[in-house]
Amino acid sequence: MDKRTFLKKSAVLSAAGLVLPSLLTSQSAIAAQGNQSTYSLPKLPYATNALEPHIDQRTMELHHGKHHQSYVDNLNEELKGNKAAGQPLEQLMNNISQHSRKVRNNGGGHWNHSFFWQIMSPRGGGQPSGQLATAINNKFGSFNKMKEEFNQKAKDQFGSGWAWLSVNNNRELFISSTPNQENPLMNIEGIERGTPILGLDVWEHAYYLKYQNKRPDYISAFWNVVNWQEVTKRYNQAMSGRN
Ligand code: MN3
Repeated sequence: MDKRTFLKKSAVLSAAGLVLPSLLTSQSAIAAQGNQSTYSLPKLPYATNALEPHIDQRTMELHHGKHHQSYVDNLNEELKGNKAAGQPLEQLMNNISQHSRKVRNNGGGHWNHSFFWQIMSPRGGGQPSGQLATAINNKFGSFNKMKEEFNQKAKDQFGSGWAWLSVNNNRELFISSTPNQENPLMNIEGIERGTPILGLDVWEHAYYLKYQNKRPDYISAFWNVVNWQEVTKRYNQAMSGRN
């Protein structure tokens, strides 16, 4: 759907109180694309070799072209004939408890990966500035302390999952991890809910070709490709949402 339709739809949904307004972002690359009733694989915002040497080309090719594609295909298959098919992904995440395990896994997989490609960039790395930098300092003490906590969560996530930096409904930053393809948008028990602004995929498929069992090396390398401009944009949007 185009931007205007999306905004209109968002306004209606928002007025109806169906979704958290802070999650409605017009630039969301995560909205349903193309055909209204199906989801499609978003293009990578850079070449598959652009994140070298931190994330290798072969991993990106498989991760985006095969893994992410499978989540999209399986989600479309599972939602066939369901009125939720093609609805904005944030909305699907907010109501995920109403859906099957397969929708949770594949819908989460689609949202998480669409988000992940956006928050990385070949021109990434460094540190955020402005209000996000201030909020990080206030909450964690320093940028490095925030990184340490995030790294620890990413390392400690047993098996497959994700580490997140999110904004909660009190507009406070928090770090969490989720198993499988779950994320902080989902309305399921045990999830600390909020709007993710940074996330790291710690499934083995995300790093095994280059880093094998050395997940901590992959986690350290990730910081070199974090797209702080995008993360900041998402932070500002989350903060401007009415709660
Ligand atoms: Mn993955």
